[in-house]
Amino acid sequence: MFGWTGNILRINLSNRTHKIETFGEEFAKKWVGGRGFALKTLWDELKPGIDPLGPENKFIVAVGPIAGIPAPNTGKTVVAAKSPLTGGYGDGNLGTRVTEHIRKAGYDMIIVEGQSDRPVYLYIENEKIEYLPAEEIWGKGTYDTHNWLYKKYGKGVGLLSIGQGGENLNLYSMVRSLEGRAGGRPGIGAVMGSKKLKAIVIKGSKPIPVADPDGMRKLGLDDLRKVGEIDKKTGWSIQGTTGVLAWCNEVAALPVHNMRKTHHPDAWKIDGERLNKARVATYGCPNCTMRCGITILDHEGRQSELDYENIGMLGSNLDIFELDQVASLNYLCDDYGLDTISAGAVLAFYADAIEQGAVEGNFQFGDAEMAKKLLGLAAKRESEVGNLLADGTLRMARRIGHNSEAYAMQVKGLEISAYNCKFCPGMALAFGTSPIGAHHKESWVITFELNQTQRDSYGPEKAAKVIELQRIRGGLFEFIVACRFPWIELGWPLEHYTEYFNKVTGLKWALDDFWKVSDRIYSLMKFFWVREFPDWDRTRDYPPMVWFDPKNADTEGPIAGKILELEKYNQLLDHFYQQRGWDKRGIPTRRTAEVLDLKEEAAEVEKFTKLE
Ligand code: PTT
Ligand code: SF4
Repeated sequence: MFGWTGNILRINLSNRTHKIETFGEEFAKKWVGGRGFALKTLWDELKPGIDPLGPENKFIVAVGPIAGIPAPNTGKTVVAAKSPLTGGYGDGNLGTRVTEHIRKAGYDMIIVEGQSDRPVYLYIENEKIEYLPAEEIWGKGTYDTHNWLYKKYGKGVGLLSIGQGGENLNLYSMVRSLEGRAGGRPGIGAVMGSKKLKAIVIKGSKPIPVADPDGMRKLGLDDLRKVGEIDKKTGWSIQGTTGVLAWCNEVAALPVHNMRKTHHPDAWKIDGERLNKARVATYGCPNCTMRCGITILDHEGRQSELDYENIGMLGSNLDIFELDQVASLNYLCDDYGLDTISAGAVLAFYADAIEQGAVEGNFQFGDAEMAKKLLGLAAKRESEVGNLLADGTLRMARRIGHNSEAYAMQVKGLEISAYNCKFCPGMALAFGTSPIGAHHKESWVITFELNQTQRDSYGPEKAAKVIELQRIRGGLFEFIVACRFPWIELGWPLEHYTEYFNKVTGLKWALDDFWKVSDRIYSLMKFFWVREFPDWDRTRDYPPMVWFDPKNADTEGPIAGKILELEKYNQLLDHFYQQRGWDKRGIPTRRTAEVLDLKEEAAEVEKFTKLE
């Protein structure tokens, strides 16, 4: 078998044992890698209803067949577990040197199970696995942790770690790597923390099995150069993702004031142009020639790398329009290992709830200094407020009451990323049906919706586009495992990825083969949720009710008086379900499961609910 090492490293932290398991071509072809491998493993191995922060949950690191190969933007790795934030399947995707090292060490996936009784970090060098004491770095932020480990092992190793957020089981804590790289929004950092696993260091030295090594090397290096040239011509990485901010403000889709507002006159102060002018460094993931990590100095003079989501959620959504202060909040999230999107949503929800009189507290929109203090409390779960904020907006709303759930900006428990959809039905559907909770990574349909269709249409074309993008973004790029930016930002054709895949594996796949794997993964992700929540119905695919509330419509600007309509949103959901082959509850039918080779999985779900 080429393309895959065929090996899985399984580590048990309870008794400090490990073994190397193998998988064959059937598993490889059916699930390909990354999200596919992680999902199938969690589905097969987790009993439904287990505590995500208990020893039975598994922390998974998985890559795909082109991961780590010198070719455009192949430096990404998937981290996954049952999510403590949502209770469903959870994962994330981050740029890291782990991608290359895990493959060179001889593995496609690492499964960490059990729970250590004291802080530990793992050192993996090919077949050598060491369980090392982490007391010296436990309690430290990710910057100090990385420096400590780099000093010991050198800067070239692969490294994943958590900060105080993960250690203290903050439910939106992430896994960190490299400068400014973070992944695993649905609390995957807390799963590491629950296992008392502070970090994984990995170093590999074996060749990655490639069917046509010379052909792949030539093609990959050529394409890396070409992508770099296109980027220079288009100038995309001058502003990187942050170019989106000015556009969102213009089209009234910017998160402002806990997403109650959609634009702000001061938005220009934190936009991509200002950011680029303040740039002091640029970072990127391995194997990338369009590096987008724009780094500036924060209010305290520290380097902080900002993307659009970070600025939207920690800036405009909190009414904070001082770039250096936004950078400070971002720095703290990176250091504590908290997700910037959820952290921004949590703080905005807290300020909103105080403003509505639903809860008493000492925090207002625009107060950057207090926001910094609250982040520290939430990361360390210090005080009653810290504990409240550490649990994410849905649990906060349930504790606060007073109908505050209506404006807790989340779906399935995961906070909505930085697109305000009070009048973007297609993007609202993308958040509603995102299989890990609200995340734009699955289907960024907003530009299609606003540029190529009527914004107020709820027609089948929007559902079709959401599915098309889910297949590519949440499917292909998450199981082959590569950064999607060459495709989405520079128009790098998808056919290149079949070419890389075929050169690496020796197979002869076309894009349609990828789409079948994507659809299989999406249906199994839905089955995962249904097995956890057998009373599943379509309301779990709804965005927050405030987006349907006419009282929440803008009073001025491009979408004044406009708001989503629930009845029409239900029609859009019907289109989506019908095109996916799911029933009216949003559950894959028996027939769909059969077509996607999920018969066994369907039989398992039938133990919990009847399929149509
Ligand atoms: C991703 C989510 C995003 S998506 C952003 S900014 W973005 C936020 N980044 C955070 C951060 O940084 N620090 C932090 N403490 N929390 C953060 N939370 C937020 O996390 C990321 C890039 C970006 S920048 C995006 S869109 C693309 N995402 C990809 C993806 O998901 N899959 C894929 N195959 N390719 C992608 N390419 C792009 O990668 P999550 P990264 Mg992150 C500081 O993982 O859990 O999905 O959350 O990965 O290496 O940092 O690169 O405007
Ligand atoms: Fe990483 Fe940005 Fe390059 Fe993608 S484009 S690989 S996110 S640096």
